[in-house]
Amino acid sequence: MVVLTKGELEQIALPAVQRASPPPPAAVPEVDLAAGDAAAAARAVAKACEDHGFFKVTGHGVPPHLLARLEAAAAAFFALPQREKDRAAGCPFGYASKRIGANGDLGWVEYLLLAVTAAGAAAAPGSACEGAEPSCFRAVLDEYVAAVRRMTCTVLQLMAQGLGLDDRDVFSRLVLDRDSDSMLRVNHYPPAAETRRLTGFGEHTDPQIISVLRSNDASGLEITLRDGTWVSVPSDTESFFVNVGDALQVLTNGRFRSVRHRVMVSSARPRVSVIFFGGPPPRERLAPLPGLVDREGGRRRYREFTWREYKNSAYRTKLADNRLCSFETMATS
Ligand code: GA4
Repeated sequence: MVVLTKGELEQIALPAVQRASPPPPAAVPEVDLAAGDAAAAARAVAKACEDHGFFKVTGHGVPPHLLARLEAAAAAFFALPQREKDRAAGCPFGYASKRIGANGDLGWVEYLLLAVTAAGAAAAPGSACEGAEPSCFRAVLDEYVAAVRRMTCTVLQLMAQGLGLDDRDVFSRLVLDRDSDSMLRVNHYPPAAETRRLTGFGEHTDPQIISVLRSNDASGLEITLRDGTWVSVPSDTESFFVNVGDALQVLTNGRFRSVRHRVMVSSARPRVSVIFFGGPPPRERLAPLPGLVDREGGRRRYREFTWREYKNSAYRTKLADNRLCSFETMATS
């Protein structure tokens, strides 16, 4: 079990000036995948990615009974005695409490981080987590990964269509690749005994191409708008929330916005969220897509790099850092 010193707990609690109440609710754009008009859905997806880097998906086809089983299995895992959860501990993959990443970030959260393979959710081979969680949890995670990856690829195809790209699979191919560096994160934000707002997961952008989040009915997720103001995202157990990640911001030459977000804990109820991070294979060379660079008069905003190179640099940063600035270019080639 992780025991925090007083100073460390103060890092999780927000300074007095920000303690008051959550920011105003966001008007989250919504896209219904079952509406039957793919062209309209593609336009709505592209607009939401440009304006916010964030939207809600309904009509997604992931069965409600699978979501209910996932939520129950996650709640059962986090209700295990601490010493059993600690058997699944590992870094970066496995169980952890309050410590996020390896660079000193803290949050009012415990979580399981799992690598995703072509077959489903798996701890990194050889990690302490392998096999530590109950087998019924493993089975539901695998089923969930298959369903959410399918839906993610539909969304990625709509993004390509909405951008007017001839190759509709240009993004989904990266997530479907057998070497795709995708992950699944199951977060549990325990209720805060304190009256003040605690930082559950500090502000950051996601490194990958796309993140697809589902949560129980406890709120806490907040995003920034283009002008930097924070808004809160009302929870919706029947929908998925989609984030544009840093890699997609690069591929779209900055047209899609990697959204800065955080989770604050003030609720009397625990929040459980499950996030699928769709990432490219480590060898993949990422650079703004030529078709999109041409439309900006040839201005290429990012230099080419491999996903491995980006990840190596990202995992050395603090959560709140801007991880893309070292890949930006001022050149107009
Ligand atoms: C943010 C998005 C995902 O949760 C994550 C996080 C990762 C971790 O928890 O180990 C990182 C963070 C995330 C970005 C910067 C580094 C790495 C913690 C951290 C301080 C799994 C990911 O891929 O990047």
